[in-house]
This record gives sequence, C-alpha cells and structure tokens, in this order.
Amino acid sequence: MRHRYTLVLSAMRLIRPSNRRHLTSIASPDSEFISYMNNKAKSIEKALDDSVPLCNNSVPLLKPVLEVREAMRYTLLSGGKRVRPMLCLVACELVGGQESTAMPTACAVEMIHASSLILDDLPCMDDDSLRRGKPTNHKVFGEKTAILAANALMSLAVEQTLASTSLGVPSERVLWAVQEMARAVGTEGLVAGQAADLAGGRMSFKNEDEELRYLEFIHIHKTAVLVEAAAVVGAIMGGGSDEEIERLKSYARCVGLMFQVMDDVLDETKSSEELGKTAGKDLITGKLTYPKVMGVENAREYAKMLNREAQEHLQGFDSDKVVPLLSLADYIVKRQN
Ligand code: GRG
Repeated sequence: MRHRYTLVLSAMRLIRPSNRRHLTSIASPDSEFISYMNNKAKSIEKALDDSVPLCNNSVPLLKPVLEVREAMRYTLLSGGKRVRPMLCLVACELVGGQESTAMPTACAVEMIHASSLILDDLPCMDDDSLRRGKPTNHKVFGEKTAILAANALMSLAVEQTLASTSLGVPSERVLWAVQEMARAVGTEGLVAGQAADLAGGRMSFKNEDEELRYLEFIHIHKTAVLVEAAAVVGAIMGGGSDEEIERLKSYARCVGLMFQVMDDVLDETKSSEELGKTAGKDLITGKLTYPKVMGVENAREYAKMLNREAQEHLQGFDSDKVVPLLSLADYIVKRQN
C-alpha cells in the first residue's frame, strides 16, 4: 500500500490556498441531493430488512438461532448513514447499471460494515457501550451472541453477493466482486487497520512523519479500503470498464480517507449526544488521530484537500451523472455526526 498522502500532508503544513482545478462544486447538500439520498436510503433499508428474516420460509427458528438473527438485525438496521451502500449503488448507475443489480452487493458491503462495528465495540477491542445513540450489540445480546452475529453477517454478505448471478450478472463479475470484498476485510483491509490501531497507542515514533505514516496506514485500512470496495463492487456489478473502475477506486480512496479524517475531527469537537457514540474517546484512550497529530484546523483543511482530489478523479465521466458522487463527497466533508 503506497503512502502518497503523507507527502501531501508534509506540504500542507505550510498551509497555503490550493490551486487545484475544481469540478462542479456543491456548496451545501441541496434539497435535490437530500431527497435523492433519502430515496436510495429507503430502498437500502427495505433490502437490508428483507435480508435477515426472523424465520426460515415461515418456519420458526430455534430460540438461540433467533437470538443471533435479532442481534444481526439490531446492528444492521439501527440507523446507519448508509454511505457505503449508497456509494455502491451510485457507482453501479454511473457506469450504466441498474440500482437493482447492485442492491444485494450494496447490502453485502453494509453487512461487512455492521459486522466490523460489532467487533470493534467489544470489550477486547475498543470496549464501547454506545453506538448510533443506542447500547452496543454486546451490551444488549452479550459477547458470545455479538461475535456469532458478526460472523453470520460476514457469511451472509458473501451469500448475498453470490446470489447476484440470478440477476443476470456474469459469474466472473460476481466472483471478482467477492474477491474485492474479501480483500477489503482481511490483512489488506479492516483486519490490518484494526491490528495497527490497537497497537498504535503503545508505539513510539522517531518523528512526526513516521507517526503520520502509521496513522495513514490505520485509516486507509480501517476505513478507506471498505469505502473503496463499495464503489468498486458497484461498478463491477454495473458492467463498468477497467478504466472506469480504476477512476472510481481512486475517487473512493480519497473519500474514504476524508471520511475518517472527519470522523476524528468530529470525535474531538462534538458531544456524545450529537454523535450518538462516546465522544472524545480517542483522546482519552491515547489513540492516534489526525487532530492529535496535525491539529483540528489542519485536519479539516486536509479533508477539504482530499475532497478536491476525489472530485478530480471523476473527470472523464458524464458531468450530470457524477453529481451524486460529488454531492456525496461534499456531504461527508460537511457532516456533523
Ligand atoms: C472481520 C469484519 C471484520 C472486522 C475485523 C473490528 C475490525 C476488524 C475493524 C474495525 C473497523 C472499523 C469499525 C472502522 C471504523 C470505520 C468507521 C469510520 C465507522 C463509522 O462509520 P459510519 O460513520 O457509521 O459510516 P454509521 O453508523 O453511519 O454506519
């Protein structure tokens, strides 16, 4: 994994206005975009809800199995922003595919995300008791059921994606999407980011550059890789060309990193009520964060720079069709929770 942003960061310490060329800039999420997002979110909610039933073809489940299904539903359906599945659907449509073709894969990406949240909140990991304004999964269902639910969400993600062949997606594309998702979870993705994050508080660094490099590794792997996979699998399902997929991948990499930079900023500047999770936790636990390493204002500037870079990667696509992706990136950089 290359560390190109660290170099940008070094240059940024001088903080000067950017002279980068800007695509269409959307100053604030407009009502058209909000209603577009709400419509997408509604279809995603419905598909997610249908994907984890509380019985099997009207046959009631054994009580312990029912409890695992309830735990899966608890995190999957508890009001996430749905950024990843939206990105997946929008990427599919951008390359000419139908929303319905990418819906199972969009849900699969959200299942992986939900699985990672359950595991991240466990006492042996981040040990958190609040997520999306509600008690975390293990607080409600206990650790054993939470771990089983996280694993069941992962396997359901694979099952859902493989089922896309029934929607007419060629099987080699479906397998390609499964491969991208698997890579985003393992030691080239979430697991690598989490391992580095858990060890980060105990590390000592020779200098600020080394610290930034490490921080960037964590954030790229913990967050950006799955955001990137969301866009990539959407474009794969939509029949995108290699070049289109590459461009979307670069866009999503910037967006994913920007997402995490803003997450760090919000953690430091917002209350638990505003965030729906324990605010200021990164500071208390001594975690490496962008505001800690470069200051809140520089971190905000960095996020804006990544937003501009993300937009540049969309050049070459139909200018009308990229509007949702431009707006989505703007929404992420301006989000308040
Ligand atoms: C094997 C799936 C798996 C994971 C193991 C636990 C782990 C490794 C990784 C943790 C990854 C993690 C939780 C990263 C944080 C990413 C992040 C920014 C979460 C918040 O995302 P939002 O704001 O959340 O999109 P909502 O609540 O809106 O869904």
